[in-house]
Amino acid sequence: MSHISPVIWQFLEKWLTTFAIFPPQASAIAPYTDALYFFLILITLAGGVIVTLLVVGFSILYRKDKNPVATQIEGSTLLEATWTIIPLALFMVCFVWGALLYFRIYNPPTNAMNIYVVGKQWMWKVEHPGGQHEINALHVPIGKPVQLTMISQDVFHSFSIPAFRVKREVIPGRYSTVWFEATKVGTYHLFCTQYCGTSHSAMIGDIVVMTQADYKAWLATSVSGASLAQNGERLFASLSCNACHSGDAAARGPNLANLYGSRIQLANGSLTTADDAFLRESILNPSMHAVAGYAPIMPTYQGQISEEGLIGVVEYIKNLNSNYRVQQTLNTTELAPTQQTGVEPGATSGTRSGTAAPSVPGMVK
Ligand code: HEC
Ligand SMILES: [Cu+2]
Repeated sequence: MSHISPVIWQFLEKWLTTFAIFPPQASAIAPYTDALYFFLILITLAGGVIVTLLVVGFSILYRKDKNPVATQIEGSTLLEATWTIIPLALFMVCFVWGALLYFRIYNPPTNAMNIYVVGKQWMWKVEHPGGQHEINALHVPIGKPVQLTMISQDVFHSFSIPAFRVKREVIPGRYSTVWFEATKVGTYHLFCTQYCGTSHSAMIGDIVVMTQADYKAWLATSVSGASLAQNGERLFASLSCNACHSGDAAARGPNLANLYGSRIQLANGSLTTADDAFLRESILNPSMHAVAGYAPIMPTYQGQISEEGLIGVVEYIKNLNSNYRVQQTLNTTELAPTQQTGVEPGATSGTRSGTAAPSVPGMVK
């Protein structure tokens, strides 16, 4: 091994032991992804071995001194059917297996907790609903499905946790999601796997998996300032969204309470579900997502609100189950404080689909 420099050799050794060639299996999906991966390697190896054996075997069996005159073979239906049907069956197994896994990976369970991720040159910013912020780190509890709602503030990035077998593009202008359930306490690598400029290689971080008790303690000690929804509420008021979305019958904009998750009839006749992406798009491109029955008077807020601000407003609307606070914000500017006590909590008009959730003042966190 004299031609390999000791430095490279040391580096290789360190690399092999540190990364153990294969990342640890630390999520619920990891064993399933690996099973498919090893199956693919196995059939590829088997195919390679069969082809090699046939090439070598035929070269020896039918070499020139044994077989000086070539025999012309005019096709064989049986042979052709065999080498068509067997690979087809194998590929169909890979396809169906892969598709089932794909649906599992990209459809988060409904009970997943949501955490927001903003990618930018060159860092990962993580926003927990409770207002905990992290940079190049993500703390998650063990044994709980976690969904990430991700967006880029500039170029394409890709959020990858090899130990969880999870990777998803993080795109400017559109939310993408990924989910996982961590199964092993520990610290794992986070990578950006989409070349995104000079410091792309520095766009890395730690995924810290904690026991549920440790996670609760971490959440409690890491609060810095307001929750996302509180930030959103502040923006909602300062951008005067409540001027049109007051929830009154006479309001110029639709009622936003209990909007999240409901089916929306758009002005162009199509139906859509009010998810995170719809809320974000409705704020930036109101005319493209105009709701049926309303004049398209909502201005665009493109350029007036950052991705992090949008996350706050989206989180606020998601948690808005009555217009009590919206009206209170309005009343604060119109009424003397003594008159406010007359506002009856939950007295909203035009609540969506009759689900007038009994509201508690201050319930919108
Ligand atoms: C000038 C009045 C006006 C203002 C200000 C306004 N909106 Fe709207 N908004 C509307 C109208 C009208 C619609 C329905 C037509 C449409 O979708 O364009 C609407 C639709 C929406 C929808 C979709 C609602 C649904 O039922 O599907 C959301 C979400 C929304 N607005 C959020 C906001 C936010 C957040 C702000 C502040 C940043 C805001 N709006 C400011 C008038 C307004
Ligand atoms: Cu990147």
